[in-house]
Amino acid sequence: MGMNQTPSSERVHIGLFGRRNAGKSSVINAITNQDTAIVSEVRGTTTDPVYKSMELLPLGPVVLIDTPGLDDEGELGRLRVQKGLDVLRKTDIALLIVDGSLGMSEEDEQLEEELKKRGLPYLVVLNKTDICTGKSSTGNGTDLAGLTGVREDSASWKAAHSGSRVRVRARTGEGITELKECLARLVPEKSSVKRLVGDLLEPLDLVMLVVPIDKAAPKGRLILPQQQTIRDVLESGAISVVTRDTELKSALSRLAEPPKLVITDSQVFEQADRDTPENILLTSFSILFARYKGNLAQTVRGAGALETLQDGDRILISEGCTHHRQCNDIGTVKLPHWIQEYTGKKPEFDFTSGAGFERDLKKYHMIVHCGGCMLNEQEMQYRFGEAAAQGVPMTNYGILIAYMKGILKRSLQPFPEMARLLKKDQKENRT
Ligand SMILES: Nc1nc2c(ncn2[C@@H]2O[C@H](COP(=O)(O)OP(=O)(O)OP(=O)(O)O)[C@@H](O)[C@H]2O)c(=O)[nH]1
Ligand SMILES: [Mg+2]
Repeated sequence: MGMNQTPSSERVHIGLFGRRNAGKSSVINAITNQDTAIVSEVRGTTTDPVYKSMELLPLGPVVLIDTPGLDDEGELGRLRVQKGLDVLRKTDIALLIVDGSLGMSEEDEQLEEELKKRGLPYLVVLNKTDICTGKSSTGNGTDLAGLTGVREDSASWKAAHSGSRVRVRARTGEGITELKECLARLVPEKSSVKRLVGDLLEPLDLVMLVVPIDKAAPKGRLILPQQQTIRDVLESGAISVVTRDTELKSALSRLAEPPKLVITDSQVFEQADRDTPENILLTSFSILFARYKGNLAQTVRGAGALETLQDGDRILISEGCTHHRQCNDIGTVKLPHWIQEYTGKKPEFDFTSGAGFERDLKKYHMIVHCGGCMLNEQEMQYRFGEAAAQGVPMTNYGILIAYMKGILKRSLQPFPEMARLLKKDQKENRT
């Protein structure tokens, strides 16, 4: 991903699912108007999820995800099906592609049930209408044909029209424009209104960002959380001043007035805390991201699990990306060291990175996740949801560091709702 593209985690994720040969890859090609995915009459052509980023008008930046057929067989086939279903975790809107000449199969119906259960908006795309014999109308969803011109974008409209049937011929492109319009109107709007930091700022507010440039920092660029934060500060009409940790103190003293907020990389939290006068609000990129991805409360509570850690307990340290060394260094070296130092215990550490996330979490005393800037909100919600469902405390790098260094309370001050929550927790713990 280049700096001139919307990060993948910010794009609406559209997953295409269905049986082998239903025409999933053909629909992707018709939507993108390119040979993005291989199409053939051989069943099981697509064997791994394929991601295609694009600007999809009138929707904006999206990622389309092609998946292997839901009815794949054999040992390898079952693995492929599972990989396809894993894509559901990050899907914002699903397209269930059905061969219209065959109608809904058992697998299609099961998937439709699953989509309803998850409350995911979806469309059933009846493909190959050129060879349909008239019985193609399947299932009990409403037909969206004829509705495409209607402008009504309320949440209840979306709920009522999720599951609608759309007829297309992927091979000739017929119906694809209508499909795009329907898609655009079913997409949840939440991602466009949520802000990383902009909601805390007024125009012309000063914000100081602390970015260490050490050996671990990637060459020639800033990392994604830093880029996105600067972008959001600018969007509010506020002013961002970026400094290294080594210059923070001087930078603060050279400003004519104190900044409203200092946002630091968690690795230099302690120093930023020391160098930032108490009357200035201080937080970290990872705290902003936990709030942005909707799991700040769980993350803050999760950090407390350190207090009950015993020798030999297992801790899972998990990060969403595989590529910048900065994460690796902090995840595999610094965090384990700090945890042992803080608790005086000798736990066992497991490390994972990238798209994979352990299914059986019960064996862990706690999970420490990175900020997840490379993962979309749906995927982060899934991971935090799984931990909660399995009763395992989960926190993130930055919040755990703040907790161990005694800075957590201060770094939550910019968010009044969190300060209230901490107070309530303390009260409950006392009683
Ligand atoms: N008649 C007709 N055939 C189509 C249409 N769309 C796709 N096909 C054909 O259906 C076959 C399967 O298409 P794919 O797009 O590869 O199907 P898929 O769902 O991706 O299949 P797998 O990757 O094997 O799971 C190909 O031979 C396509 O040419 C259509 O609208 N009409
Ligand atoms: Mg395919």
